[in-house]
Amino acid sequence: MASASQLSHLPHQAFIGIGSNLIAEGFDNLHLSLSAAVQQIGCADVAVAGQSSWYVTSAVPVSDQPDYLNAVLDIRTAFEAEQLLDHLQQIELQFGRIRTVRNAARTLDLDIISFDDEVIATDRLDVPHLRMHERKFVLYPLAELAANWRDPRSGKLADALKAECDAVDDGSQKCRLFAR
Ligand code: PH2
Ligand code: MG
Ligand code: MG
Repeated sequence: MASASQLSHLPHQAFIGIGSNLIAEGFDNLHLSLSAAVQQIGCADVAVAGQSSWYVTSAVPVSDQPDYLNAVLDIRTAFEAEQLLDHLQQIELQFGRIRTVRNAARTLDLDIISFDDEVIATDRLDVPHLRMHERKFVLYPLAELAANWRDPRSGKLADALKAECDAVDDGSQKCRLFAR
């Protein structure tokens, strides 16, 4: 994890959702391949400042896909949001991600959950992530890492979004701490 002096030249803060439900080639399990992916995210322009626990989560929407392993990372970066997206997509490719249909099983998914307190809507990006409010696999690790993060669209705290998501859950979204 990066030290304070390493972070001072990295002016932006972002939360990144990381997840997978297919083991990448060359790895024995999801935890090992995802841990390697976290290492790859760090570079001259990106430092990983914090990481939530890993969570075992059922695929959303409900399907017969294998469970995911998910976490959220707190990063500092010199990149603007679309440069950060380029960086993350390059790492997805390194881990063998093949884009087929939406929500298909994947070896690595890296999503920009938030970028500073910006609201971004471009052809390539919607930030904060548009469906995060209905996804335990985002809100549980985010609330663990940053309970007081405030969604710039709704003005709500991560903790409140998590409580609202729990309140409407019909029990279909499993989200439990991963025991190593
Ligand atoms: N990512 C998706 C679709 N569904 N479900 C879980 N549990 N975790 C994910 O990371 C995930 C998903 C599309 O990005
Ligand atoms: Mg995703
Ligand atoms: Mg994605």
